[in-house]
Amino acid sequence: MVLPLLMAGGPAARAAAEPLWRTVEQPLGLKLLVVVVGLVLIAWELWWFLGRHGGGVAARVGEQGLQGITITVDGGYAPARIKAMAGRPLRLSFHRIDPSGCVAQVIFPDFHKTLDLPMNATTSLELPPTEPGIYPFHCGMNMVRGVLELE
Ligand SMILES: [Cu+2]
Repeated sequence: MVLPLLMAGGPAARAAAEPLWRTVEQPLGLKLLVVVVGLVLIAWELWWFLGRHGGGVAARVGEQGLQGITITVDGGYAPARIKAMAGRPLRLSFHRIDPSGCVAQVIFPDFHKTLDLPMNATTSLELPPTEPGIYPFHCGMNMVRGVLELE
């Protein structure tokens, strides 16, 4: 009979004969390389999301002691760490070039301020003279973050 013979040599029979996967032994050096690259990527990711990116950028002092700095909003805040003097008014100008709705708002929880940031525009927030401290700010979803450092 022809039919049983065809079935015996068909795909089902072959699949039964071969395992679905097999272990390919790799050299120890390659295993170590994969582990090291993985750890480096984890460290980089932690630094990217949680690290302090540099010492921050200081606001410039303009006329009548008003400090000012422009922050570019593009996937994040640049600079994300702003340094300014406490006890003096400060103007933060956010220039948004990122179309993502994620960054359409910036929130300063400590000052109870929420700022809408229109696309391709600069929106300013003026803060009164404030006590020294670390004042975080973030986008509407608390995903993009920055820090205002007054000292
Ligand atoms: Cu967001």
